[in-house]
Amino acid sequence: MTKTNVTVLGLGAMGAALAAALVRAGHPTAVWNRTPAKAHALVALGATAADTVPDAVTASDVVVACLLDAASVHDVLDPVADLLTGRTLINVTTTTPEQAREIAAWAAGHGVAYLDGGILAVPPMIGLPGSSILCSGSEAAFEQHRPLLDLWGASTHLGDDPGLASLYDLALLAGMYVMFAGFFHGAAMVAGAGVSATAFARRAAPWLSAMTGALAGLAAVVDGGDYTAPGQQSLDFSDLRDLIDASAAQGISTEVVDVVQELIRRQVDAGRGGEGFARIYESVKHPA
Ligand code: FVH
Repeated sequence: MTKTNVTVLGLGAMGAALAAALVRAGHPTAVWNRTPAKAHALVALGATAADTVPDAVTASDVVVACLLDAASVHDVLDPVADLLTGRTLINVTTTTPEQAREIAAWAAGHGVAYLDGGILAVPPMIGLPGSSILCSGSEAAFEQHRPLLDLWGASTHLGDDPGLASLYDLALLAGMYVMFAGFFHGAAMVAGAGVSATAFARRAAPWLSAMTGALAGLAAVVDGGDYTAPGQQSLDFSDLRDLIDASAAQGISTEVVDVVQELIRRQVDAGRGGEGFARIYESVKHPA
């Protein structure tokens, strides 16, 4: 593989992991961080520390930004916009889709090829199976630099709209956070019976894993739009009253499950109680 000069701006937990993967693969890697000490371990690995952002940007044709948020991307890059002209900016900083589109427009205005990235991994997963990199924006930049992206995780280009990677990233995180909240709710329920969260996790993990097998079927119902087709668990059957009462009896918060019960209730109140559970998608799609 051709070795590409790459600059990484931002050496927090994730930026450092991305830079280390580049160095290990033999790419000449320049690194910069607002707090310079964070570059030391990478320099020991073989990276070159840049003293200033202009030095970092001009060291490579490919510049990776892995900063805290959209504001920090502008803080770091606005003063060096002219130096970025003609280079490729891969921005893996988490932003909203609108912020990604705004940064892409800013880059286009300065003649910078722009690829937005969403990293579906935590830093120790970088370069390991299970890590994936969602990209959107310039397809040419994606194709040219795909071997770099694949060093971090399996990469995919979702489309020219630079906001798409962020949209998918945040949508997938929604599933993760709500699942974790459900797990913590269950752990709080059984804690009253003297069960540790660790012991509960041993039962929850295989159960939740098995339930992901239902996603494709639920999705097919949503896409088909027929919540009356046979074989679906009805909304009436899915009533969470027992779950909520048992939680309240334990003296724990019912907030996590109240949300789901409310989504169900809106459909039942609209006369849809006999229809499938997937119909709560309509409660989400059409807010009260
Ligand atoms: N860590 C993770 O698990 C997630 C996985 C999914 C993707 N996220 C996103 O990646 C971005 C960076 O995350 P991180 O884990 O590296 O974050 P931190 O360790 O907090 O490092 C933040 C870096 O940003 C620098 N920084 C912040 N503000 C500024 C600024 N105004 N000017 C210049 N640099 C700034 C900070 O510098 P310093 O504090 O060390 O001086 C760090 O280098 C993020 O979008 C995640 O959502 C990671």
